[in-house]
Amino acid sequence: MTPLTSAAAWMALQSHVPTLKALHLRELFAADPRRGERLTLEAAGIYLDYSKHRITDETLRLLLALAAESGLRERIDAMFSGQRINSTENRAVLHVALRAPRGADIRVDGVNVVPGVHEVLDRMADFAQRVRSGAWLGHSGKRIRNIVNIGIGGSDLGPVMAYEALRHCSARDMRFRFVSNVDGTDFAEAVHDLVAAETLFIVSSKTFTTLETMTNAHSARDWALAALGGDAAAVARHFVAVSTNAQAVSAFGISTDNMFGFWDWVGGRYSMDSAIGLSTMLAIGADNFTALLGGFHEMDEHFRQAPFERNLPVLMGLLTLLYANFFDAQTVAVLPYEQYLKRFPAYLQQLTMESNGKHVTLAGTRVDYDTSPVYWGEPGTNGQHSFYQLIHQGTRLIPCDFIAFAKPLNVLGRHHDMLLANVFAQGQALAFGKTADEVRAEGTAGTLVPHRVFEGNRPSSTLLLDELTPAALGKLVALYEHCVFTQAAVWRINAFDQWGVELGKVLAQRIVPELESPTEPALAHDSSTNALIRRYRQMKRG
Ligand code: G6Q
Repeated sequence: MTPLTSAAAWMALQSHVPTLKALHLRELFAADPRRGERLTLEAAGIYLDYSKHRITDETLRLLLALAAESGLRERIDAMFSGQRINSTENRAVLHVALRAPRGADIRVDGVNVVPGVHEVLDRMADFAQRVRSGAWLGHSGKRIRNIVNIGIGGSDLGPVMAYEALRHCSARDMRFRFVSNVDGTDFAEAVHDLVAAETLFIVSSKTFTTLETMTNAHSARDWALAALGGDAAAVARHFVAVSTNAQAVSAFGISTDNMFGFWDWVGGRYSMDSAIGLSTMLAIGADNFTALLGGFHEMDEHFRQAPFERNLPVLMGLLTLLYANFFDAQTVAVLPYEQYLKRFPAYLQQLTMESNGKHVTLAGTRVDYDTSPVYWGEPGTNGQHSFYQLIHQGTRLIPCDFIAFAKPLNVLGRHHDMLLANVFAQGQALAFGKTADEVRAEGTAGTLVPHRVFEGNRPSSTLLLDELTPAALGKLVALYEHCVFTQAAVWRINAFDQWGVELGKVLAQRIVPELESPTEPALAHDSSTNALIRRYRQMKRG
């Protein structure tokens, strides 16, 4: 197989990029008065303006050729048809089956997985209805008012993000908390004002062996039993599990009747729409959860069917790749102008970087090009008064994704027009900047001019949606999932494993007994780790 960097489309892009770098967005817009209408795409209820990217029609043609040459179409078909594309773990990758409608047929090893998905969804809906209506009672007969999800990584970031995003349609008479960190503060703060008799814990762990989650789950059981008179039978009314490991769930003391399952073909960071979304369903109700899944599915179908030049995730994925590989951009800023999406950038960090933070190809050879950029961001307008300075006038190129909604969820005077005016203004300022002549024309004195110049030519996408409904959230998440997929296909990497998190976990397990040992342990680490362990042991003795 030809190495990626010698592939025809890659090399064509390489020769094309110097011309591109010499062009300013001001010139591109001047040359085509309709550019702002032409370089847009509307699909699945999302309007994407990609006109403020440093591209010409030729760039787009070459990027699309790169996608085609990379076998993206075949990779998409392989995923949707249940092939084991997660080759290093020998697993199918079928998060798309989690949102397939009843009656769809998606097979893994000849077996249709969709009926099983809906069976779990139905059980979740029944359970959520019982808890929300007060039919499910705690051990002492009290109604459940508090839900605490215990999980980490993929078993936490999706649930937290979705709860925050859809808080506006959540049961306001219930409290939702999320515990992930093994730092005891996380658990202590989550429960400090909760009454155990009214609290239900969801232990969310695909493997049910994760150190942080199991440590927190045991502390939660101790906390609940201490408050509920020590009767172990209370666990059954105050703990449910979301897992693929029935044996470990039973061993913890949770009846498998109160366990909601999923499958090895659901990766952690792709699992917020599986039973891992139980806390989401408890918060927003089964109907809203169904709408969320509907949004995911609409984007899945768009990704599967739309020609690449009209395909939102494909275009966005390729544009990001253009900057990462040909402009040496190190990061991407995701800037939602919607306060409810405050955890969306954090969620995307795992989705993008755990998926595509890889240094070898599917064939195991070291890549000689960059893979995932660093994703980061904060909601606007807050970021404008902080790190946007660097995006506008710093020395690094930072492509931005602006996300905005036409309808506010909390109508408050002129707030929403101000919010939207800001997001449009930022894209405009980044693209067009302010020249020295313009600065001078405003009456700025000579030495100050360079400080007030905005070079512009800084690229951004603007995503405009109608309103942050459950369906809209599903579409947005699926959009980024498939962006990641597109990039991985071009980079020839496996977006679905995460061996990079293993080493630290193993080393930590080795260090725990050395920290806890009553006698001075014989240490055989490097001199830095040995010294840190000794210092910590000394410090904790006081
Ligand atoms: C996600 C990763 C990882 C995982 C957590 C939690 O894709 O695999 O973030 O979700 O390590 O794992 P468990 O759900 O097994 O506890």
